[in-house]
Amino acid sequence: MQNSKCKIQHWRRSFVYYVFVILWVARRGAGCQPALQPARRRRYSRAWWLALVLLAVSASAHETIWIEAEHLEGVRGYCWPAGPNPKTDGHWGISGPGWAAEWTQGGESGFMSIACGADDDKAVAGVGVEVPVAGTYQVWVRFRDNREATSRFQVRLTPPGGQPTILTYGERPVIEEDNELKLYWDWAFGWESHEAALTPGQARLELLSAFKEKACRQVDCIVLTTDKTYRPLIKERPAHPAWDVLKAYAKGIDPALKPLARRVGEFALPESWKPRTFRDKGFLYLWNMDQVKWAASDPKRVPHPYHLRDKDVLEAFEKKYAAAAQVPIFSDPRIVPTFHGAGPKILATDAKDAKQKQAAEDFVRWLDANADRPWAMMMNYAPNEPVTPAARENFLKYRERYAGNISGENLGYFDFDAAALKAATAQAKTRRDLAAALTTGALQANAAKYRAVFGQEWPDAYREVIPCLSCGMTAFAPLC
Ligand SMILES: [Ca+2]
Repeated sequence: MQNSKCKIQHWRRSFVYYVFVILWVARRGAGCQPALQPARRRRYSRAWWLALVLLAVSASAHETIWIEAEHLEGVRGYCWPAGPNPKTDGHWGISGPGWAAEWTQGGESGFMSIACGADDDKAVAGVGVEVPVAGTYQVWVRFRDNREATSRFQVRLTPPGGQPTILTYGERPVIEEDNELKLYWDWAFGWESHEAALTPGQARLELLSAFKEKACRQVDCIVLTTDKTYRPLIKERPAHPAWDVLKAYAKGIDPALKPLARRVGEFALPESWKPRTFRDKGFLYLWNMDQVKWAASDPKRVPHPYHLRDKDVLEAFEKKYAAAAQVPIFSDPRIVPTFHGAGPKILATDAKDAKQKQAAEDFVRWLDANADRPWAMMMNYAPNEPVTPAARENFLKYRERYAGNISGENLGYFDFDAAALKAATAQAKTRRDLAAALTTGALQANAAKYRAVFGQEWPDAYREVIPCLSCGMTAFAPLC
């Protein structure tokens, strides 16, 4: 059981065995005649060459055990430190996949991690491991290093009937407290290592929260290695003999070897695989906007679509680039002004609110004056607010320049009819059956959303939805 959950790499003994077998087979094939025939001599020579490569690789190999924390036994429920109530009661919970803090730090190894509540000092999860050789192992852990707080937990390694080795982590920062990402998220993934002298055979590895802390503990992976030169920064793995063999191929491959792939030599991509761009305009930046001052009539305005958030930076920017023809980044015509909403509220030139009406008039004037510029929306979590008659008419007028409405992490921010979906999938036997049922339900729900927004049936309602899936990619990409 534990072997299926741990990536245990035994190389040294296996390689010596393979080398012996290769030489024995080659020698048998070559026969024992003093004068080998040319073909047999070449085969024997190749066997020696391969044996030498494997011996060289074997000589530099180390033993490594890589364990994903989320594979430990005893992990129960869910604990997401960035969530509203990250509590546990004597157990570790699944955390992840984190989509912002974790991804900006290289993501989680194996896509997941585990965490426990700040005041949970009794969480335990573990797994059996087979220690391949006796030696001093560096026990590395990738974990959440909370800013200006300790992040303590322990790793306990126990041989059958033997005394445990207990290693404590997170007593001091492993990432400097003014690290940009640590300042931004209030924590950063870091690696810490301690040594453990281990004997060959079975051992129990356990992860213990062990302490009450101010913030959650979060652990991504645990690595035991005899490689003392290994120093991970993100998710790098210790040196691996298989990579050495592949790197050797980069210097040349025996042309007599036959490729493993049956289809070779044809790598031209079909036409359907070529990325398409909006109106064949090439790359565009869909850039969030929370105002349209740049489209107003003030001659001292910055006359390009821009968006800055910090008040002092915004004021300095608007002062420096007032009426400027060239502005860093924002005078690039590939920038597409993108507004938040389910519908084109930004085009409501008949809005009752005077400010909204003025903004719409300014933006429509900008669209008329910049006939080659596209525009866009972003619908994340936006309510299905009905648009006004003028917004609907303007939308149809400028629809050909509408790059679309981004739906971040979602197929379109609509709710499925749960009962209808349950009935539609009740007889599904395959993924294709499920996809067919989900597609029908998604299109109907999306059409209902657009009916609510535009106040009438909206043919091809899915035409401008831009599903931006990441963690839902595996499940929903085929439906887009
Ligand atoms: Ca992990």
